[in-house]
Amino acid sequence: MASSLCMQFSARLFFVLASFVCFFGCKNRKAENCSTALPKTFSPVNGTLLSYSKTEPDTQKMVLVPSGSFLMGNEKNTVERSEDEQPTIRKTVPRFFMDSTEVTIGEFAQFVRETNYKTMAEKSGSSLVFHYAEKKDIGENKLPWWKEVKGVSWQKPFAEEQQNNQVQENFPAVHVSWYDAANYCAWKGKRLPTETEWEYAAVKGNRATQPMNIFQGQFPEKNTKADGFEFMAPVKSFEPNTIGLYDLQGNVWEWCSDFYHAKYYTFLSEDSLHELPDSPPKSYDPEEPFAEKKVIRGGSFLCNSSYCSGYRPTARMKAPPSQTYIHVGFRCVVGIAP
Ligand SMILES: [Ca+2]
Repeated sequence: MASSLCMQFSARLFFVLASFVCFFGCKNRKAENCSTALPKTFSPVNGTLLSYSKTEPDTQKMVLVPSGSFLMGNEKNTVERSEDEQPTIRKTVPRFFMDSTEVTIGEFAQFVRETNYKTMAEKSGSSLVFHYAEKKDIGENKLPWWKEVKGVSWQKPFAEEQQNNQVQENFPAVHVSWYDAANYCAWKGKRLPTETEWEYAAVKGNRATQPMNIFQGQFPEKNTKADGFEFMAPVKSFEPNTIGLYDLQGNVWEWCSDFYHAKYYTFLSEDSLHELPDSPPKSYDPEEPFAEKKVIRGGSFLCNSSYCSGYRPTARMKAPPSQTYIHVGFRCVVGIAP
């Protein structure tokens, strides 16, 4: 018991220190690399991938993304870029169906009703919620804008003091781990998109001025809500991209199936014999080299152009697959046999 409490305390202490270090470390790096300074993992619950009886996926509300070839990553002369988006690599993508929206609370509720599924946030009893923070309040031994809150989950995404925010069924489901997301998709007969599929769909459908739900104002102090939304927006609140995908950019980050590997584009570009698989077989995050990370894409309602431009189609971000947040959700895809 004493050892367990000690481990829990150590994990929490690590989380606080890691958040602190990330905030101050990020201030000195390029803004577009910082995202929202995701804290390091501390989840005490291990994830499990479940198998479900095979279901024919319903593709009614999905977009058929046609096959094609594209340059994945960001050219070196682009103003907004980070090192892990380079060099660009040519990828050929077979056609696939992609959910037109992020998976909503209403859709996730059906999964839970029919399977009695418990998410990792519900099992661990807590998840991470954004709170406004003033710069003067951020300092040694003080938490920044992320707070671990007991009792929050996909059903109750906000902390007690934020309960004036009405939860709607058509909000994207958040506080779901990579495992929860992958299990939902498997239950639907679908799967999470690969990082390549996600970027291909975002690049293919990209508008020069795509309306989206982001953080406007001075992060993390003041959100002007100029786009009409302070936190999550109901799906389809904004115009879709040119191929009919809603909120692919902004609103909530979206889990991808791939491990995050900061150097994988480099490895692929040097792989003249084409021996490497399209997706990395393991993760590598130089900021946390011993932690396993999965890719998240698309940015969120916390992304701000002055601080984080994670909503760009090529921007990459990563998170531990067991960790849950108020600004990370997902959508599913269905591959099509050639
Ligand atoms: Ca907003």
